[in-house]
Amino acid sequence: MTLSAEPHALTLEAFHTAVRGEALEPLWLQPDGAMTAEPVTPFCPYRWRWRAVRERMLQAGALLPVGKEGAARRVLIFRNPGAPRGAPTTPPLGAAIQLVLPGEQAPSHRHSPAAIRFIIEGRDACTIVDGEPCTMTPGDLILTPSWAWHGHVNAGAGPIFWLDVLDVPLVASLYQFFYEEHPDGLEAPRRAPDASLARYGAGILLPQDVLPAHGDSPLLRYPWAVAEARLRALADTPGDPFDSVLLTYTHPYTGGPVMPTMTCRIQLLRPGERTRAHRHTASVVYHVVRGRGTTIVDGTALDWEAGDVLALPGWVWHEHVNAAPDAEAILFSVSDEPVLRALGLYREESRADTRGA
Ligand code: GTQ
Ligand code: FE2
Repeated sequence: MTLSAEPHALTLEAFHTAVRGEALEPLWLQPDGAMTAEPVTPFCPYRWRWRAVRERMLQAGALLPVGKEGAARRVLIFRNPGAPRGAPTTPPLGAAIQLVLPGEQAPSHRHSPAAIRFIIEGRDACTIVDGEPCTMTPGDLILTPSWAWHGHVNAGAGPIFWLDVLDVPLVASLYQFFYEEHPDGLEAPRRAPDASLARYGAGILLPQDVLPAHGDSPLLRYPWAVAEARLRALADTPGDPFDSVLLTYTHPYTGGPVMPTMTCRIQLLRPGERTRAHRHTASVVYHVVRGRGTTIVDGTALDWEAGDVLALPGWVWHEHVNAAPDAEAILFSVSDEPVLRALGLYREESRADTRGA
């Protein structure tokens, strides 16, 4: 078909064939329903049991060395079983468990995807982030912002396990991967241990620093002791209707999320507490820090206990139940909410909002 062809000589079918050969697609041929009324996703709500994952990680520890002679990282990714093979945990987030055995060093590298780490078990280990050794003790949150050097060292006597959450799928969807290995293997410390905690950790009084504009928190370690003390201080307040006593880890200068792509939270569910159901477009990865309970997701109960990991895709109804009469439950979570807010795509509704709508 040439451009000089008489229009009336052209059938619609021939036109379709012709334009498709010219890297053009008629929108009217797209299947009905490509533009759905609400988000539709193959990703499903899912729970991974800590007991089983921990056992698998110890097997990986026995089979696979880490460091110069082995793998760069000993990591099992939480793959969402609802999505096609190779899918991450939620559409924009990849969660994983990482294990470093005593005496091991995982070499330093940096990449455009950002990571957060939440320590599950072990001590006397550190992650060196841009030259700052960040101490890893259970319940600590450690940030590895985009393009920050990071390597892991376990100088302790036992294994250290932590939860990784990265924005790899988001960065991949935009074709924005950059990656570099450190020329020295493990980057040598260039700052005092937990230097950023000493400088920025007091929160309400901060140095007059000029920060880069990228939006990453300059505070790299949020210690468990602080998170637990803040939850305790607010444990008898009414809390959030959907999440009970809910705290967001914040960038000390902006009060916003710790990184542009991920926000981290910690929440406490009191004995016998049941929250109201809501749904939001942000997807969430939960890690159970303490206690046991149930999250009811679109009517299906996912029960959980300490160490378990839950993935919730966006726009699913969910409510949390701590049925224990005498024990608190604590959930750590990471979500892509800052991305959706920045793009004007964040929506949230409660059951009451939708009544009669
Ligand atoms: O520890 O540097 O789970 O680069 C995935 C990619 C952890 C890490 C992951 C990584 C790391
Ligand atoms: Fe990494």
